[in-house]
Amino acid sequence: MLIVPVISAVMRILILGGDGYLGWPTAMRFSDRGHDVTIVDNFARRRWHLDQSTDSLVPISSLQDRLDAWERVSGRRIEARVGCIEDGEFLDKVVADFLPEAVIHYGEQPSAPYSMRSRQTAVETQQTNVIGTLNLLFSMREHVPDAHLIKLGTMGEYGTPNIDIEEGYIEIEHNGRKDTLPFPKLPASLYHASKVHDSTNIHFASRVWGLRATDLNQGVVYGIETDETALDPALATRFDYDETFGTVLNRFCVQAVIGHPLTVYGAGGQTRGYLNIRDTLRCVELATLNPADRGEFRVFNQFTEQFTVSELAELVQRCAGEVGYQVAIESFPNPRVELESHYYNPKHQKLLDLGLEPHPLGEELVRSVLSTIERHRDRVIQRAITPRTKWNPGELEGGALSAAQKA
Ligand code: NAD
Ligand code: USQ
Repeated sequence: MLIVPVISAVMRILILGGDGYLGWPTAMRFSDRGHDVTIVDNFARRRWHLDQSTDSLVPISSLQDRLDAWERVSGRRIEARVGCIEDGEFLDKVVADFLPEAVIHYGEQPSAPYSMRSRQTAVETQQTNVIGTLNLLFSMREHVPDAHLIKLGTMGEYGTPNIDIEEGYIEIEHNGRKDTLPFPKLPASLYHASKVHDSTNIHFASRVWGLRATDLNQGVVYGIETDETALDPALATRFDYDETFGTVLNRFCVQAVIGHPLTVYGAGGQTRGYLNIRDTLRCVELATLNPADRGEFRVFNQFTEQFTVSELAELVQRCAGEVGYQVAIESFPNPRVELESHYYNPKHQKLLDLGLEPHPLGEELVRSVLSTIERHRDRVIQRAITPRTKWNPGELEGGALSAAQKA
């Protein structure tokens, strides 16, 4: 068994899901800083879009073209291996060949609606995510037990409890005894549930096998541009707006440009943590450069600001209005089972303590996203916008939130 030293100035960094919305810009950022980067992807995200006849609004190059363009622009090479993370033999070989000092794991099915569409997509989501991560833990234990796992989790693991949300752990006093335990989870979908299962397995591997890991419980990401994607159109990252893979602010911006009423689900008081894609990259970098200790399972809540859905809709309406779009906001029947008005106060201090300087959401950013969308508005597929995936299609009795949760 090889013990690989951690944190050299230049690190070997393996990025799982490196062809995705966040993974590709992350790969370029580390490569740009001189790190030795290898990415793994199986193109699942591209396939899921093909299956539902949707596509990224911003045209994206094939992985091979991206890698070549990056080499041309930066003079640096990112290596890529195509395969599935849940294929243990494949992953073992990648890890054993490359011997990463850090593994950044983005390579999962990331959509809540996709996970709620059918039994098949729910099973696929949990198989991909939970088994993929479990495989990774075994590969790391076997080949790089000293490497640091940086895993993308999600704020939606916690749900929206009526108490403050801590960063991963909570001190509890029960029947006169005290302990610090994992914060209770109320996942918002079967996708979010897969992240809870991942967290349990990673915590186990840290406690029992002594792996080092950081779970980044990330909020909803918005934005298109990073320093590296802006260098050349061939380096663009994907930008989705469809009901399955588009996140809310990105969707609202596209809707504003094409004259579709902004699709606020239900009352619009749903509050979530949000962050700019630029801050995602910085957070992941900070976690990577400041690794967890052996046996430690750290949890950082990774977002910079919180908003209600209605606040985001009003911001987009205002910014779009300033550049000549008349935008309507409409309350759509909520396809999800979620609280539409609730207490929300998650802590998010640990990444600030490591040096994160957030890019707050402002009108300038929204206007810049609107202007990128304008350039590609002829690519918008209108039918992909209306929400169709219901959390509880049959409206089964007892399937809605409990009275206590609604209160
Ligand atoms: P994405 O779908 O664009 O990226 C994931 C990439 O992983 C894709 O390129 C996909 O092809 C690849 N992949 C999926 N399953 C794979 C497998 N089994 N083997 C190999 N490759 C596989 O998604 P994203 O928005 O970039 O999200 C990246 C990660 O961050 C996900 O884990 C997601 O849950 C998490 N996250 C995203 C957001 C957000 O708002 N985008 C917020 C919080 C957390
Ligand atoms: N929403 C609307 N209208 C829309 C789309 C969404 O009102 O057109 C609402 C949803 O009901 C929800 C909120 O906006 O209350 C956020 O929805 P979203 O689709 O932007 O985000 P979500 O499904 O939570 O998932 C996204 C990413 C996922 C990540 C998660 C972070 O797709 O990968 O894990 O954000 S978090 O929400 O903090 O768990």
